[in-house]
Amino acid sequence: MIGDCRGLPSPSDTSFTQQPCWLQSGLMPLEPEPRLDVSVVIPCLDEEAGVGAVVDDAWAGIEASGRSGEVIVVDNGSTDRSVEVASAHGARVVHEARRGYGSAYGRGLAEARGEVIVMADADGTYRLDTLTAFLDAIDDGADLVLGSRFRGTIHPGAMPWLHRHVGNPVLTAILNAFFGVRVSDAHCGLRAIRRSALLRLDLRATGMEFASEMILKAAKRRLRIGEIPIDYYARHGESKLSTFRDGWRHLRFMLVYSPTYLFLVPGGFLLALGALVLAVLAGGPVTILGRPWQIHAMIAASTATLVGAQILQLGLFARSYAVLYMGDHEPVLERLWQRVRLEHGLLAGCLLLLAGGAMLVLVFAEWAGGGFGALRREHESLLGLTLVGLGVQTVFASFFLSLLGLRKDVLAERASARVAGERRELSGARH
Ligand SMILES: Nc1nc2c(ncn2[C@@H]2O[C@H](COP(=O)(O)OP(=O)(O)O)[C@@H](O)[C@H]2O)c(=O)[nH]1
Ligand SMILES: [Mg+2]
Repeated sequence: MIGDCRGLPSPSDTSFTQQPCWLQSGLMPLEPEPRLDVSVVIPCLDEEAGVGAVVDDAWAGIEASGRSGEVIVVDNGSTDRSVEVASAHGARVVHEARRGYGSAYGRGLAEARGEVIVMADADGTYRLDTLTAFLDAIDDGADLVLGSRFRGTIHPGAMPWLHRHVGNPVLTAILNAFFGVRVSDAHCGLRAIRRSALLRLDLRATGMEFASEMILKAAKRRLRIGEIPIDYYARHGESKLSTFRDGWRHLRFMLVYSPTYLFLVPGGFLLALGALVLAVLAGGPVTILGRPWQIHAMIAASTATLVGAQILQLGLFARSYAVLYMGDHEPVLERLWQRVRLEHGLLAGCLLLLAGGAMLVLVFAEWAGGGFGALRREHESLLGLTLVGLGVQTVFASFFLSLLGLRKDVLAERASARVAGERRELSGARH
């Protein structure tokens, strides 16, 4: 028996748990040694109409594959006869106290004893006669194999128009773009994963975004992802998917895991545009495209510059945090962390402050020289103020980064572990 999360405090309303369920209970996610070839794990919430046939189908699939296996149904609070039906059809039913699709999988995967884990819905939408194909793909070297409904056949009534033509394709395209994968159906519920790969994923999502989490973390860990075209049938019973709420949860999850797109792209764009316009207007109004551009354009540019720099800083904080505290790997940032020191940041901030301050002093001197009369130096003043703002931001951001960097030692440890690993590989190759 592995961990039991029942009796834990109920989770807050967030799509992340601080720790996976098995860590909260202080137990390992999976037994170290698999005892079966395959576990079919089926999350089930009020699916009495479909779950019996799905369990039968799973057993038939296991038998046809000629491997040893088990069928696990994960319930969390079904109010219909799902649990009775699943048990009657020979599934091992396990319970998870926390609500949600991801939470159910957290429990089911922790209970699985198979070398390969196959995941499927309890609603009759997927047929498990494809199980052997999934296992073969794993045998051929894939770590994660996804079913693809879009490369297979979507039967009439199986997928609403909005999901088929907007939700699934758009969210899949975003996942591909953000994480450098090329999958055709990121939300397919029929998949298989190698046990050793699962152990590396550290899955935490509690809701439907669990489906995206598996793929994006597999991509980050450079696991091999395969795809198999499948048939998708109309479901029995009511869908548990809420189109907009779950769509947003997928998007939110992808953004949070992709600081490049969340912070660096918009921040970099605003900063570059703002700085360009500031530079062009620094000396006073200019005429472009036949119209004069004056102080208002420069005010907008100043705001864009400061806001852009702020967003970039947040991105840098987020990436640094992920690298230093969450075990993410990012070679460029890791090298930067080893070369750039607090003093470099302070120096850059002070130079910006000095440049901006010097401009403001010149403007003030001119004003004072004219007996504090009328002054028309808005452009120069705004440029000076913007530089001062950037300088102050840079100084304090540097201090904050050095606070994050208190755990910089992990990078050195990681680097020496890498070197030791490479040496071992080399000596292994020589023998
Ligand atoms: N245990 C459990 N199962 C869930 C939960 N939400 C969804 N499921 C199951 O997960 C599977 C996928 O949900 P479904 O409504 O079919 O979503 P869809 O396939 O994306 O349309 C089904 O077998 C559901 O019964 C949940 O909160 N707890
Ligand atoms: Mg379904």
